[in-house]
Amino acid sequence: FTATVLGSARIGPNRELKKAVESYWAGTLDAAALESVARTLRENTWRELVAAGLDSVPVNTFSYYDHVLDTAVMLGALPERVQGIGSELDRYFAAARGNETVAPLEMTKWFDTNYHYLVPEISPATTFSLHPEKVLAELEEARALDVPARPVVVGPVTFLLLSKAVGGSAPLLDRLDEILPLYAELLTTLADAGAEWVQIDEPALVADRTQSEIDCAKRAYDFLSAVSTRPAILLASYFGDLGAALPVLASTGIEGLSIDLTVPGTVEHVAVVPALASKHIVAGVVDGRNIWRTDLDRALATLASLMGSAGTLAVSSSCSLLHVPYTLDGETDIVDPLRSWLAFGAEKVAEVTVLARALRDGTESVSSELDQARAALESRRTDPRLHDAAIRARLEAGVSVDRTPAEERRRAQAVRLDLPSLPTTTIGSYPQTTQIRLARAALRTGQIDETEYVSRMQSEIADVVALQEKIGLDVLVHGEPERNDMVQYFAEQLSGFAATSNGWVQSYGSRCVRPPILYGDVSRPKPMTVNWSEYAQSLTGKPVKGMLTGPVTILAWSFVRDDRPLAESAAQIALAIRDETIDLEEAGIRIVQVDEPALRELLPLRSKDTAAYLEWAVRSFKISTSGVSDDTQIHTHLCYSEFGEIIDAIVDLDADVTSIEAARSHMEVLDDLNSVGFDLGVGPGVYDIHSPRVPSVDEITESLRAALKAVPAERLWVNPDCGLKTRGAAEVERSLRNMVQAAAALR
Ligand code: THG
Ligand code: ZN
Repeated sequence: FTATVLGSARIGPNRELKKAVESYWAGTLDAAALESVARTLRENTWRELVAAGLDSVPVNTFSYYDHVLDTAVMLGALPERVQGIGSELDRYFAAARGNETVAPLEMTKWFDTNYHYLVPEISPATTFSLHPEKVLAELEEARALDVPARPVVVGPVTFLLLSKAVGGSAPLLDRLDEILPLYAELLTTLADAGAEWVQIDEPALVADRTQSEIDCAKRAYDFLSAVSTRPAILLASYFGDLGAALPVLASTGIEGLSIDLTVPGTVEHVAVVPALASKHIVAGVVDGRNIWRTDLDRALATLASLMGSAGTLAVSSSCSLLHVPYTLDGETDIVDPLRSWLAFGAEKVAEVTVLARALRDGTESVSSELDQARAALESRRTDPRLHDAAIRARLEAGVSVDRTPAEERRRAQAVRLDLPSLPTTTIGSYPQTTQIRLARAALRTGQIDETEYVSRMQSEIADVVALQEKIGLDVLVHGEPERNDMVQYFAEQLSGFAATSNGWVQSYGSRCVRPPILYGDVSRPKPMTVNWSEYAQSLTGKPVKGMLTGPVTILAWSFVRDDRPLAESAAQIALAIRDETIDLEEAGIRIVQVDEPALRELLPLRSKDTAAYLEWAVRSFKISTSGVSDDTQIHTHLCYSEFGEIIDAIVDLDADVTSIEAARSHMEVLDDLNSVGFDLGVGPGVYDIHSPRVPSVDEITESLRAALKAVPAERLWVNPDCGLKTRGAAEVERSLRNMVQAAAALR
């Protein structure tokens, strides 16, 4: 019985890597200094894992930006357009971020986590070649420190399934035979360098896969396990159940398989695959992507039930610890009992080693650890904050989510709002100036008091309202100066959520988020946004939109409860948002926008689960938005994703107006919406806010003309494709002026 984890975080316990990489980009740190920061972080990570008692330590889980991009580099599959760029490191960062002349790779979600990877582009011209330098160097570095190192690479099937075919549409798995020999060569190289095990990650196999895809996986692992000189192969699955792929993989010559045992049903599946009895099973009993302390008794029971079905057994996290913060140490604001319910990265590693010791030396050898875990669990089970009778009763009594038919609402709203055709608006946020950030920091450190803070924010709001009037926009916003991150902002004000002070998790590249922790039943002690919106509305006769974040997005960007269904938390948050919309309406706000940019993000990996998800997701939106009268207009905003799979759900949201990221997908989303009979207001983003470029009047006009081919003028809104928070003030003003001018000309 050994102990391991499938991977570790790499951004640094105090985001050292983020700071070093960003300094390198800014030209204030050279490559050697960056490399030295990276090496120190790796060393510290390994030393801690060894000291904690792991028997096998994953290496090559470090990355300067992204491990999928690292895999593309390893396979010689960077796009042609970056090939000419100077140093290897600069070529790598150019692929990741682009530069003045070169567009970056696309970025997308890593399965259903909040991590985003870069999508490798593979064209008919791509000729793969092996570049094992990074993994070899990290292996050697670790072995020099006497670390029992297990190199980790993304597997061939997952690599191809996650890549994008460009310049030709043949399925990428057709290219499997081109990369398998490279993986074979890699295995031999790693064995020669002293690796006893290699971990090959194939998370793509836990999603719905066709028979021919599963056949490809079989072919890959038959081939790789037949390599004569190689380390033992640990095929890593995580984020779900392998399903039909499990017996297939077990029938190959691989030595080990990791199983995500936090997913219901996986234990039972292992038991019915006889071939596993000769394999090393890495049992993912400690949830690697959530922050809850493990129920050690239950984990031990799971491990015990596996004993008859596995050859040997290792205790592990269910996935890489990339997805959780480093440690609870230093989280002084999180106090018991909540603190005792939690386990971040370091605490999860400790749990893994305790479980392995319990199996090896008997539970008596870890009785105090088991007792502590039981006490924590018991205090969590009985904490009143997890069971708010009033909220439960309100939901049980049923909430009507019916609104009057859209057409009637439209007529009522037209009277109350009196907007021109092709109304112009923005998504919600305006540039977050240094002044705003300084004021927030000053409030936090006590340099200024609440009254001073409010007056500074009001002055920002007044500026943004004046700017919008000057530009001539029709529907105004207050600009959200008071919000750091839209989810953090609401989580800080809702009961049932806790915030961390240093709980950073890598989101993509050097960017991190600090997800709030949803631990209890959710309620709204008092209005959250009304004062700001009311103040903005007092400055203008034009309608000011109230700005809220929807329940699905709040959940998607938080660590969520594991003791209650997500749907229930969604409904509770929805009630809080519903009360807020009603308060906004009472304060004279005529339009309320409830953003759901993450609607697509929580879509389950398996299609059998999607209908149930979409049903509660849509219902929670409707709970949020159906409490207002007909003449209060509900908007929503969607972005960050391909909308194809959720297009019916967008119709079902029944929002009066939907603004949607479309600048980069060339308005295709409008055709998609038409194809499912969407007939409500829509504002396809007319320009891309992700770039500092100011779009010309002609360009925006062109965009709008394209939209008018798909949508009648009565339903079309004019807006940028996302919030303006990350843009500069000067470019925002020029862009919006051009947008308003384009709309006016078309009218
Ligand atoms: N908020 C939250 N989660 C998110 C997003 C968000 N997940 C998905 C998507 N948006 C990820 N995108 C980003 C974009 C920017 C940053 C992080 C994730 C970012 N972070 C700052 C950084 O790393 O420097 C830190 C921000 C802070 O100080 O809070 O810029 O919008 N919750
Ligand atoms: Zn957006």
